[in-house]
Amino acid sequence: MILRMGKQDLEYPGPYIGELREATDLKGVADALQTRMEEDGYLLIRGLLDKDLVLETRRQMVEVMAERGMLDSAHPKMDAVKAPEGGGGFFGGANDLTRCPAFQQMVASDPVMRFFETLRGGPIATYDYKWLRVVGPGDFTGAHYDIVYMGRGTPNVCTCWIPIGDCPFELGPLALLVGSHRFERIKETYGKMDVDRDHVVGWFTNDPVEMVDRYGGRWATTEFEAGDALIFGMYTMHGSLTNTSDRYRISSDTRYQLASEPLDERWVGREPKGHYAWTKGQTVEMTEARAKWGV
Ligand SMILES: O=C(O)CCC(=O)C(=O)O
Repeated sequence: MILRMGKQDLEYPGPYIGELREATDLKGVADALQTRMEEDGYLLIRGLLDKDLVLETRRQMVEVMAERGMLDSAHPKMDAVKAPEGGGGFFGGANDLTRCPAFQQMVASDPVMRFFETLRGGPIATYDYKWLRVVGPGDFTGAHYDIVYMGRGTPNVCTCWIPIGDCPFELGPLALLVGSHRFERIKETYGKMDVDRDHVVGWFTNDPVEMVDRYGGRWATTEFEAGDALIFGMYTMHGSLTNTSDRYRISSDTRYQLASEPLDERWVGREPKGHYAWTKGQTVEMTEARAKWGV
């Protein structure tokens, strides 16, 4: 089978991309989860969330999307088929999609909070700011570390990527570069960047093949079902497959950490300030930054 990632077609499974390893059976076992996280840089937990709540979130969101004219009314709303004049986008922060009650309930629901309490070994805080993506046909996310966007508090933050609905390959699910949490040279250079301070674009590359040829590792992805979650740390390189369908991929990525550790102030409070300088004014291209870092 061929999977599209960025502008590349990759044989799956093949030398550049394979299947994510499941950690579902480790749920509830702190040591085992921590060891696996150190080993793999991620945890794939099937059925972590209440499936009905995820689907209710989707139901509420597609209503909003229909009102916004994003959906093709010839198809059931739940299919989220893009209207000819519609388009996807990034819907992070407070808006009519992230305000959906089921969404707010889902990202702070017991199974999620308990999971992170077990993983981190104490009471958990989640950023008030929530990242929500409605990824349109043809779109994808380039490879990056999350630390460059949220590195001002503890580095021990986890991202929880949640597809809001089933997410087969053609919708463009998340893909991780297994082994990238040990790319020390990239962590010391790119990984020290702060997009608001340094005015550099955030994605390290759009080319998954270049990453593997130059640094090793292997991309991994899977087909997700509503209720599944993919958890990873701030130094796990990730991006997404390309959405090759005529539908939107709706997903959220939310953050969790020990409440006792410092929080990145951009993402907390009633009205989090978010990225206040990134992409404003002159921005350094990643190719230029990489040449300077020698990576
Ligand atoms: O969903 C995507 O396409 C990107 C998500 C992401 O970058 C993240 O989870 O940090």
